[in-house]
Amino acid sequence: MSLTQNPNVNKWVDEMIALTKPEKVVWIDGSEEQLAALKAEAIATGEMIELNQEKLPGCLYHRTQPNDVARVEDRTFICTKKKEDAGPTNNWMDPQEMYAKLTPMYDGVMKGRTMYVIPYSMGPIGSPLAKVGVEVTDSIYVVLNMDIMTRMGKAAFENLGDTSDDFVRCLHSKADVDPEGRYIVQFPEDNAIWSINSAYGGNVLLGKKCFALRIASYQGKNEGWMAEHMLILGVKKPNGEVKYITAAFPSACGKTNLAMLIPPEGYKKDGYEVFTVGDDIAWMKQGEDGRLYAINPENGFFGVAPGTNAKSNYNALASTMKNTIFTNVAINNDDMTVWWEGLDKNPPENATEWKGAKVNGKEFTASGEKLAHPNSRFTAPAINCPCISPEFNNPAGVPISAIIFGGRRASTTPLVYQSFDWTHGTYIGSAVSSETTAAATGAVGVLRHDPMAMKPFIGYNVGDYWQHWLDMGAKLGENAPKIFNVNWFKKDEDGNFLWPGFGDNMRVLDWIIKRCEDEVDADETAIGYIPKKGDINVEGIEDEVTPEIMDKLLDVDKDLWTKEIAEMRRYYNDDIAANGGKIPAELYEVLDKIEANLAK
Ligand code: OXD
Ligand code: MN
Repeated sequence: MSLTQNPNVNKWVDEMIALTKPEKVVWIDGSEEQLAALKAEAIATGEMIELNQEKLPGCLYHRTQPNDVARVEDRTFICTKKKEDAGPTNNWMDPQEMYAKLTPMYDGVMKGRTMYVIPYSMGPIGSPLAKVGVEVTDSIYVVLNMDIMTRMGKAAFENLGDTSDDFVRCLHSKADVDPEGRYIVQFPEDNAIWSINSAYGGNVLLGKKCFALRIASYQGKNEGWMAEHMLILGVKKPNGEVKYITAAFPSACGKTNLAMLIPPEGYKKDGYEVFTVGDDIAWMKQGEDGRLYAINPENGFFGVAPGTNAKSNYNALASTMKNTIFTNVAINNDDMTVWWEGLDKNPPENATEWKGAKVNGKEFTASGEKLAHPNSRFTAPAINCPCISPEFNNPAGVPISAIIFGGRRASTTPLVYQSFDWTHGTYIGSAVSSETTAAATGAVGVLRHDPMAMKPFIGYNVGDYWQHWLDMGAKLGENAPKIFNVNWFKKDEDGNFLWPGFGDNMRVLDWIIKRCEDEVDADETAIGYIPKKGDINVEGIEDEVTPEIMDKLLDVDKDLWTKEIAEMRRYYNDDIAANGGKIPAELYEVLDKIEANLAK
């Protein structure tokens, strides 16, 4: 029975029922009893495996098909009436053509299955920044994950009310999980998302990438706010004041690690603390006081498991100790716990690897095989996180002082630099590039442009998106956050990382906050402001980060930067402008200015 009087929702759900023809329809109210029954059913059918309930209470395991382990960017579409509105960074098809193509695929696809109707809120219920979605799906895995990742259930309809039409219509069917028929399609002009033939999180938890980034970025442009692929963290200073920072990095570049950073001993002793507001997505809007406020629209973490351990990210690991769903990691059959590469140095001997084969984990990994898929994930409730911010559920969000961009760059990009102003910061965002990771299908380790770390997620024309950034800056004026770029991944000639990273990234955040408060000066270089010698605190890591190494970390190599700028000009011209991206003139002016600076 429907959980809402809203005729727009009921009409749409009826249409979806008529299309997919499920045997049964279950509205998800979010109650404990309903979720417990769904878990029991998923365990009984083998869709989920129950893990050790003493060591990992409430935790479940799920395995996806080997051909369905990551987002599929080549099968992801933005369908707008005009092709130019999707722009050069998206696959496009005319909406009518796409509906005509997909409708027969969905016709009767849920025959003999149950359709779950999931109401959910992205953002705290009652927040003026929150938005409602309704996802229909034939997957219990999706229901259980959406429960962790969103505010799911009847309460979401309270935000929508009885008459509003402003909800995102999300249709998902796993169908036959056929990679040839896999489509992840956004219809921004219809507030709709259609996903078929996948059961992998990023393709099917439609509140996340599809809604909170692709659809929301489009809504944000039209409604004057921003949806960004950014973590949100708070740094509490010894005087008790908390400064909030957002940061955008391409997928699997350590956003979750930075969001949950534990400060080095010296900082802890001085009274610094770091709080996590979000690890992946920020929705930001100007507040009444003129500043930019951010909420995390999500309610959980969909984190990459490999590499997560007590040292690299204690807080993420702690977040996974209860009520978590693990996908495509390895199982230790001796005690039904989980394992992944980088958790510790002891792969279980009696293991089940991510594809389901029973193996001797020690021999298996010794032969170079991976027990866990490199993009295996945990879906963990945010409230589990030991450093979750007290402001996590604040409907007003948190005021942002600084915005950081970054990527994996072995050379060229210094450890940290600050933009000259918001326009230059927008340019820096447009210039984010990174070596590819396992979060999307395709080759790993290739340098690709990923503007604002949003390339796979901008729901409209990238040129208009950059213009929207400039418009937001103009609106924010003096209140605009300062913009920085960081690179934790710079290497020496022998391929060794120069910077220890992880908790020591606090040292860079410290400098960033000091810059926001005008507490430190900086050196002006051709590309932006760089820390003055000695201004990055290396107390406790002096042996590792010697003054020579710090010089290398902060070096701005003229030749490399001249090449970088030439590549950016090529990227703007050939990849973007030549393919229908309208690049704002201000961004070309930045390019000209930096080029002139370098020639000096
Ligand atoms: C993610 C991603 O899952 O960016 O967050 O791929
Ligand atoms: Mn992400």
